[in-house]
Amino acid sequence: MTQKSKKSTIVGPALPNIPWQDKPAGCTDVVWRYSRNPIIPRDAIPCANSIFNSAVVPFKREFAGVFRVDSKAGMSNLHTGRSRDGLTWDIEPEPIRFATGVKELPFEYGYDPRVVWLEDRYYVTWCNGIHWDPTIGAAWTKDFKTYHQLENLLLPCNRNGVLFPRKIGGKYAMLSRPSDAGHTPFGSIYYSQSPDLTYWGKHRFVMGPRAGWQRVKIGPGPAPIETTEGWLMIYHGVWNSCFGGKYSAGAALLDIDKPWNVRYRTSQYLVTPRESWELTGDVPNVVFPVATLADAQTGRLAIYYGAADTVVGLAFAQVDELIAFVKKNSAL
Ligand code: BMA
Repeated sequence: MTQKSKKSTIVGPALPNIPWQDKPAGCTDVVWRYSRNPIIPRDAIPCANSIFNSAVVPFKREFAGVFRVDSKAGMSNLHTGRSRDGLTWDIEPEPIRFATGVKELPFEYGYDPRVVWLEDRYYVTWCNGIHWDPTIGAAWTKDFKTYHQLENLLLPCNRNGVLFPRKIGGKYAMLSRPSDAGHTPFGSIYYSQSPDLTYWGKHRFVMGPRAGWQRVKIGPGPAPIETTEGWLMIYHGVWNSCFGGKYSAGAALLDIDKPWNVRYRTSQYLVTPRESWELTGDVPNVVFPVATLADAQTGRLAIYYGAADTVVGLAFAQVDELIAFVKKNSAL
C-alpha cells in the first residue's frame, strides 16, 4: 500500500512493525539512540572481526539486509542478514556469492552496502573493488538468497553509491561520492541519471563540505526518503583533528524533481560519536548512517549506522520533527 499519510510527510508504505522506542524524557535531541545499542556486536558470526555500515529493508513482513563483515583475514565482505523485529539479527556465516556470467566483473572486496526497493526488486549497491580501486558495485535480489550482479555503475574511484527508490524525470537516479583510492581527503555528493541502470550520465553537483563538523568531506548515507517536503537525505560529514577524522550524521532536503537542488541543509549534526562504542573501536569516532526504515503512517524513522567501524547502532526520529529541525537550522 503506497499512501500519503495525513499524520506524516513520508510518501511511501506504512510499516507498522518498524522498530521503535519513544524519545527518552528530557532528551532535547532530534535523533535519539536505542537504549540497547549496539544492536549487532562485532563477533556475531565466527569469521567476523567487525560488523558495521550495514543496510536493512522490510522483507515479507519481517526484515532483511546486507551486512558489512570485515573478516579476521582483514577482508571486507557482504553477508545476508534476517530479522523478525529489526533489532535482533541472524547473519549468514558465509559471504554472499554474487551470480554473474561476466568474468571481467570481479568481486574482490565489498563494503558499505545500501539496499533499496525499486520497482519490483531489491537493489544492492556497495563500494566494490576492481583491481583494488573502489567504485560502485550493484546487484539485484528478490529473495536475499540469490544476488544477480550487474555491471559496476561508475568508473573508479567512487564510494557511497546510493539509488533513489524510484525514477525521477523518467530516469533512474543515484547519489555518489567520487573519491581517491585511499583515505580520501576530499568529497562532495553528486547526482547521476540512467535510462537503464547501466549507462549513467547527466551528472550534477549536489553539495560539498561546509565549515564545522562536515568540513573535510561528505557522502550520501541511506537511500533518500521521499517526503512532501522533498527528498530527505541523511548523509555523513567528516571533521579532522590531530587524531584523525570524526564522522557524524547530518540531513538535507533535496528538490523532489531536481534533487541536485538542495533546499535545506542542517548546520548542526544529528548524531556524532558520543557513546563508548562509537568513540572506541577499529576506527574511533565514527557514526556512519547507511539505512533507514520509515513508517508513513506514524512518521517514525529508524536509522541504522555503523559505529567506530566495529558494530551496528540504531537511532530513531520523527520525520516531521526532523524536517522542522533541518529547516530551522539550515545553512546552504
Ligand atoms: C570511509 C569508509 C567507511 C568507514 C569510514 C571511517 O572512508 O571507508 O567504510 O566507515 O571511512 O573509517
